Amino acid sequence: MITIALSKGRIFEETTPLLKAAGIYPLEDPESSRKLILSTNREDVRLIIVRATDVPTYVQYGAADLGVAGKDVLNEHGGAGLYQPLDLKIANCKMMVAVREDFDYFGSIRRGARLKVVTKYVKTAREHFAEKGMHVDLIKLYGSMELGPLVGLADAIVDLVSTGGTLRANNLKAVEEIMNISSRLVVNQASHKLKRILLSPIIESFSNAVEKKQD
Ligand code: PRT
Ligand code: MG
Repeated sequence: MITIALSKGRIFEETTPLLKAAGIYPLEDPESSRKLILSTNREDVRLIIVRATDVPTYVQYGAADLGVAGKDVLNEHGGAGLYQPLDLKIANCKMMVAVREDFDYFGSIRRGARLKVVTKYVKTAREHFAEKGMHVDLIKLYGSMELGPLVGLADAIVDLVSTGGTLRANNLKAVEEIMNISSRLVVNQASHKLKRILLSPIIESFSNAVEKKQD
């Protein structure tokens, strides 16, 4: 049996065509079903639906053989026990630093001000500011980071931006790009060896489908 861990929403939607290319069709839609284990057309392949941030954990401990997770999530997790053979080039966005429209970010840096930053991505943010030699106070949030600078919790946020619509709607502006984000295929290291015969064709099909999409 092969177990594939996916999160609902954009990751599931953008992984579906890749699964299709590998001949795997989910028999239920996670958006409408409350089931957490979904069967597929293949008796030896099932999907489990988990929170995006939990995908690496399920795969690390072998509860899932494969998973799809954003680089943002993988950076925070650290990648222990995971083999990452493939950038799937889906769920693309950028990790950015953003501040209120009226906030002088670069002026504050020049003055050596100690900024307060809210983020869900504490490790990535810490590494970014350390690399720049900036001293910041990081405050961990679990969502709606955009609110932080609006209510005086922080001077800046570190968050993902795709269209920029959320920043604009909240009178924030992006001031620094930290990295490009896309989702990766992650494989349990033991499964990769022990279930090679079952996994290789799936990984191969994903790889071909990703390449074909680039053309
Ligand atoms: O929603 P939940 O709390 O369960 O978890 P999650 O937010 O981690 O999951 P999900 O499904 O929203 O995101 C899964 C993955 O998609 C992330 O780990 C990223 O790798 C990737 N991704 C791509 C994004 C975005 N684009 C994105 N725009 N994840 C989140 N966003 C959010 C962003 O945090 C911000 O709040 O969308 C908002 C900004 O979008 P724009 O279009 O307004 O700029
Ligand atoms: Mg979300």
